[in-house]
Amino acid sequence: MSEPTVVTVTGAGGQIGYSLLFRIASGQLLGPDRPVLLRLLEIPQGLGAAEGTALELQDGAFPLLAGVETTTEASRAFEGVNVALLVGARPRGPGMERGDLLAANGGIFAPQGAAIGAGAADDVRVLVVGNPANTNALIAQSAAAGVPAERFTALTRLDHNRAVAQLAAKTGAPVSEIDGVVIWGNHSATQVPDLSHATVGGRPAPDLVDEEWIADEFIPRVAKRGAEIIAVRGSSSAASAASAAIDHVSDWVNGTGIPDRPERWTSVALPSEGWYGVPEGLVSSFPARSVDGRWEVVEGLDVAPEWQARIDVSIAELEEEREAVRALGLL
Ligand code: NAX
Repeated sequence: MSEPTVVTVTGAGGQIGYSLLFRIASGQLLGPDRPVLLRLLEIPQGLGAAEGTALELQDGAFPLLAGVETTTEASRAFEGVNVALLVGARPRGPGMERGDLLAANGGIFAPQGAAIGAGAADDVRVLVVGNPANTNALIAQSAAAGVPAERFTALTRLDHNRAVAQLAAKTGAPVSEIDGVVIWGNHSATQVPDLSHATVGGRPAPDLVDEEWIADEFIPRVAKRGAEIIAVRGSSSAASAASAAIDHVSDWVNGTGIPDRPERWTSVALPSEGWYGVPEGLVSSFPARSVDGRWEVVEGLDVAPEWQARIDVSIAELEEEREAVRALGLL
């Protein structure tokens, strides 16, 4: 067997961590021939939960699991890391303003980015799940000296999967027949789930659903699905978020093309190189394919004015977040 791939999960004692770790250990992140060494990073209050999970991982007797280490030290957690899943973040507390939230998360993601810059393997790939995910990714990327910006991504795959599932439910088609959905912008309520390029069994989605459904049901339902899950389940999305994180990294490592759909794309938040007029450096969601282990943004899609107007709102929000973070000295 090959050398184990080092996979670090932060916030490993939390609820997403609990779903994520067992799927990584079973080989669903990287594939059935890739052993993994797991590093679990927690803060002291979460360490017991992470250690308990490590015991359960041992009890899983996973053939691909080369070991599990728990730590509260970022430098240890990211030493030689190949895949970093940054899940742990500071949630918004009562009365907390956005500036307070960004400052608190800056205190987490800047040191973690610096530790990745200092110790990660040359091929490191980073996925930020902890919210506000796009701007946390920007903070970590800015602090990670020497790591190419494109290695820092944020999770909008859950939004993408939610959009695919809603379109499948509406049209009665299996999810496997849906292609071409895009999530643009921020992973927040301003995100834009766009089905103007989507197809269902090869037929254009806009021919199958009406505009009112798109504007009044599809977009708000996807964008506010997190709140719906909290209202029904009593706590925030966990297993679906973990599943989306697995999809994101698995596609990144193994490619998005599948035999009967080589051109298939997904949605990924990554530092803009100016695509679709999004200011350079903003971590925004785009349609992207993974080819030879790298994300390639799908360029040249026609964006109709009504969709562009929605996207502009989300990009303006990302710019405000970047300004706020700059003002805090985090960039
Ligand atoms: P939990 O509160 O269950 O777990 C978070 C864990 O992170 C805790 O165990 C905590 O001790 C740990 N932690 C906090 N600060 C840390 C630090 N500096 N270093 C290491 N660990 C630290 O939250 P959970 O439900 O697991 O959600 C985690 C994050 O994912 C939240 O920020 C949440 O908002 C975000 N989400 C992002 C989604 C996305 O699509 N991008 C969807 C799901 C989820 O809402």
